[in-house]
Amino acid sequence: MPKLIVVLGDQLSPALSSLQHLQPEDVILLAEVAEEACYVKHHKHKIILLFSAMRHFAAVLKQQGMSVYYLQYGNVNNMTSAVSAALQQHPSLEQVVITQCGEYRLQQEIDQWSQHFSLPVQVLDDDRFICTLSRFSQWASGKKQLRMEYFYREMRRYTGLLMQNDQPEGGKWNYDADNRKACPSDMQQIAPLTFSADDITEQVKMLVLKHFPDNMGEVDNFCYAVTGKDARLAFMHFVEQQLPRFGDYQDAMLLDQPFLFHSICSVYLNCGLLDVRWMCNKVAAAYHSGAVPLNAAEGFIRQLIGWREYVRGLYWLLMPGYATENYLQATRELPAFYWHGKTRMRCMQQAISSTIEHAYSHHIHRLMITGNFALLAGLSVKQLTDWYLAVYADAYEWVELPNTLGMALFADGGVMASKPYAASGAYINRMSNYCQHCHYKVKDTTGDAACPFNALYWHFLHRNEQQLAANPRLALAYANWRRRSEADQNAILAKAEHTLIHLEQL
Ligand code: DLZ
Ligand code: SF4
Repeated sequence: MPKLIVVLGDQLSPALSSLQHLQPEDVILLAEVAEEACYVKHHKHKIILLFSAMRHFAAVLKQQGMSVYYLQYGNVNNMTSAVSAALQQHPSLEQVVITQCGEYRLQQEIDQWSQHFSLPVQVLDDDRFICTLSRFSQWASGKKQLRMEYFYREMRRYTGLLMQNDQPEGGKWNYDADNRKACPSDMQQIAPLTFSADDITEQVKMLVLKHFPDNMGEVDNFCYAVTGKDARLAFMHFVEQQLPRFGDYQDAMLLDQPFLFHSICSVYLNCGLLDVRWMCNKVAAAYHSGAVPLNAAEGFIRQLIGWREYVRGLYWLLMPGYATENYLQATRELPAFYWHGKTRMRCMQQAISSTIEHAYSHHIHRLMITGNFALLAGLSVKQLTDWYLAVYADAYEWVELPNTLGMALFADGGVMASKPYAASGAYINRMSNYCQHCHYKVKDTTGDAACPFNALYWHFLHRNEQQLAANPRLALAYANWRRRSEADQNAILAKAEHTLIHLEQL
């Protein structure tokens, strides 16, 4: 049966399940469509990356002799119309095939296709992930708590990565405790490999400038890889140059060094330009050759086969209800500085300016700076999850939602995290040199110049006492709060209230 194979913008992998068993009469559809480009206000770099990578991917398929139907931006509104146009153009096609997509929203649209087009529609498993969704739900079934660590151990056993027979390399499963060093201030980051734009990317940059002029970011400094070949070069640069220090400094932050030793390869992995098994094998080989220490190799592999697979499994297990969870009833308006980065809080300015410049910030910026601030200030879960989905080049809902709603905002009430990742300025001061370059005083909790994170931290604990006080992992924090005099508590709460009313002025 001749088939229409639909390949989405984050499915740019030659080994994609839908592209196996291709027959000469099959047609492959790729489409730049308004609904995908506009369902949140994506960063310009994210749109350039995807459109340019889609065009490059289509060009390779064509060179290999395949029949490709490519719709450039402006022709159709959504994926359903794109399929309709392709079927009209190729009336001999009798079936639609697609690999399962990464967002519940779009999967629902796809699930209508067979009725809409009166054709069989085959949705294939996305085997670019190591853990199938059915395997994940088997693992999750009957468990009270779905802790990543136990899932990760299963994935280590299953893949054999960093295993010696049935034992973990080095005797421990997890070297997280060796991933939390602060950086000396004079340390220099090793930046990721960058790429200059070819003609295809230049054309896409013009398109984005024309159709998305008000979206975050500038087109001129776009420098991501847009082909699998270049993405692999970028990754090998990471393995050789950055990875040896990635382990120690995974959680560290330094002024004006937005990448430190992070790979940024999630941008490539999540749209399909890199393959997770290939990446893990390269990292394991670098460890076995003695080029990188175990805490770096294990820390990296944990993110990929542990954390990443775990959040995807959770997403599909818990959707659609997960998207509307709001355990702490956080509804405050997102301050405008999330969009323009102009704030006197140095840590927030650094995390947001990296976001604006590169459509990227690393995980500690996301979790402990912009995420932590939103948690403490009770910012709207919906607005913040939409923000993360829009501004990061690696963000699709399957990965973004659990990380933001569950991990950063504790809005799922503890499905993912055993306690909220709430921290005062002291944590940020320990892990960065930002506070030395800040308008605010990190040691102060009240007073005009006090670090806003401090009073907000206590306000957060106080206002959520009902939901959180019984959590044993917060017992010490609550004991510290209760030890303070009533006058102290009132002064701190008043300071926090004032801060919350004047968030825009921070
Ligand atoms: C994010 C995105 C954007 C900006 N544009 C397109 C597009 O025009 N065509 C397309 O096929 N995919 C695009 N994507 C990625 C999709 O939104 C993504 O495939 C789904 O959200 C599922 O993860
Ligand atoms: Fe951030 Fe507070 Fe440190 Fe300023 S003093 S950088 S606001 S933690």
